[in-house]
Amino acid sequence: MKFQSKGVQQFVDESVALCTPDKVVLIDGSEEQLEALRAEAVSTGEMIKLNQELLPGCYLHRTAVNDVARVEGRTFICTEKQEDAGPTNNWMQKDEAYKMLKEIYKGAMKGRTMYVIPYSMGAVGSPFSKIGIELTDSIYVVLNMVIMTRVGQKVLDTLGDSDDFVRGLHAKADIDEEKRYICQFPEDNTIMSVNSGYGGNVLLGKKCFALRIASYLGRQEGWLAEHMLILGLEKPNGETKYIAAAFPSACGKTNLAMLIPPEEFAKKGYKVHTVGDDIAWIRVGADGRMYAINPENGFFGVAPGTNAKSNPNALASTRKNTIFTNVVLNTDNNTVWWEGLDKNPPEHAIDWKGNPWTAEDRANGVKGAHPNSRFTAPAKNCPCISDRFEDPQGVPLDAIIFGGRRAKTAPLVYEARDWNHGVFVGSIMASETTAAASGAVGVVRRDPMAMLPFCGYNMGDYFAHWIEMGDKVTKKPKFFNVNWFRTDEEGHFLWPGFGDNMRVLDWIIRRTEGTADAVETPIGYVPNPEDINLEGLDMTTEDIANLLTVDKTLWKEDAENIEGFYAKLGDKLPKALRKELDTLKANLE
Ligand code: GTP
Ligand code: SPV
Ligand code: MN
Repeated sequence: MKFQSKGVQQFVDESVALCTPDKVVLIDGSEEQLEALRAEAVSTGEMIKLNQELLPGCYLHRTAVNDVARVEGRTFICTEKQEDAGPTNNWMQKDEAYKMLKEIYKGAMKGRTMYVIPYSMGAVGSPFSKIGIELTDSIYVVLNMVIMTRVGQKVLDTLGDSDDFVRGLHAKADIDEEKRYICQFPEDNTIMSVNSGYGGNVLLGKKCFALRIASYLGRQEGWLAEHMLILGLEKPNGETKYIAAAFPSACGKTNLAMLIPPEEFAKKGYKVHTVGDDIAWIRVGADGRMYAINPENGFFGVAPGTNAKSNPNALASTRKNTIFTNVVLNTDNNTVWWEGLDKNPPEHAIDWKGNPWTAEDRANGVKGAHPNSRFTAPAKNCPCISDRFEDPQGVPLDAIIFGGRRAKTAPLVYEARDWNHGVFVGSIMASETTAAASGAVGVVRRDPMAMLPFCGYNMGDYFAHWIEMGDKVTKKPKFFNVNWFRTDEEGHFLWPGFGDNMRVLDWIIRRTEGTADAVETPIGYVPNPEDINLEGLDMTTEDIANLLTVDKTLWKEDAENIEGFYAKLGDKLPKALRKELDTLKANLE
């Protein structure tokens, strides 16, 4: 196989020599080639072809039972010096990592085919876009990458003889948990992933490249790679305001990005347009504003809970050309099901592990779909996709939102006082853990900017980069924090969420325009209950007041916890953030 780029040639040749596949196949992006791969995956049982009348172009895949989520404990930032990975990342010295990994990759593709996937993050040829080459022995990975990114010969043509691309080597090997490694080498533009076949571990364009490697590049080059959705909020006067929002995994990005406004708002002409649901690359434009692109081309969304009421746009996106992972197979009509899709679980079904899923199982509370089961759907399927989805310059941001899953402490919404305070609000984010990563669920941890598992360098340097960006952004967006997940004493959500989150977005946009009121509290500006439009919602002013309280005792505890987190960053912690924490503490006295 011959490549114009010497770098690509060397990467492929060396990887072939190491992994010794029987065959090497270039993914050119042609429908013919992809159709043959789908047929092959069906013949080997790697994928199940679903009912083509009800779900045209759709397939189901089941991963190994031990391989259902990202594995943060086995994810490493591999650099020359530990300080450059920082205290929040797992680190390996990079030469030692290469040496250890090469032993695992040796001969790992014997008897298998290596696929060469040239892909672009961002529209092909856009000045914001970046190119990757992923080598993999998984057809599932090829077919997912084709949905999630722009793949094929056109990418190689754009790369030409340049060596400016990210190397990604993925081998399924034996799906051995003990030898599973997701390693990023930001200093070498390289990713090595082995012994997994699950989503975020193996679709290397996503978290590994577009966040871990890209965040490092962003610091060198003066931009930001963030775990953020991007949406356009169209107002009745036809004007569209753009918002980016960072929530941790499985905390509502896809849902907010595709929000359908409540009837009272829809009637007036409010609409939401989706630009992205997971990742934003943000640069400063010549006019001093922040511009965001979504580098992805599809959605790798959480299936459970997605339904015609909670997120009709996501559901519609999955009705064709979609790959489902670890959901229930309805054997009566060869379609798929998951918890929270509707109230009618299929009579005859196979669960995500490939076993019969019976009425008895359901009665015993055995789930049919894995809590982190997912759909991989093309962005262009989404009924509310923005007409600026592929805008090569990106969309200008008016507001940046941070948020997490907090039963207590964080109010429904608050606004930061200024840029540095906004960065502080992002840096102190905390959230309950979810099924998106292996390990305990529901444990509160600090997850700054929703980037704890995704920052490719020292978190202290990352905070400093955010602070410094403030000098370049002369027309600044406003910063907010939201929490859809506050609960009462019995653990019920106090806020209806989903479409009703529009009411909070409405206050946020009116704040950026200077037409909504708020009160100053120790943590920032909080709306008065009457500042949130509750028209058509069965909630009293008292209910909403409960959602907006700032409990000083809880916040003092939180401030102590932040103190502990900040201490880990040592002298890398920017002075500006230290000052913000002192201000918070003083305000709470
Ligand atoms: P990743 O793809 O892992 O990054 O997740 P995400 O941030 O895109 O989360 P997603 O929108 O898929 O939502 C995850 C879970 O949160 C689903 O079970 C949703 O039903 C639930 N959820 C989303 N929005 C809300 C909300 O406003 N209120 C409540 N109570 N639950 C929500
Ligand atoms: C997340 O966990 O934030 C995801 C899913 O978006 S994964 O691609 O597995 O990272
Ligand atoms: Mn995500």
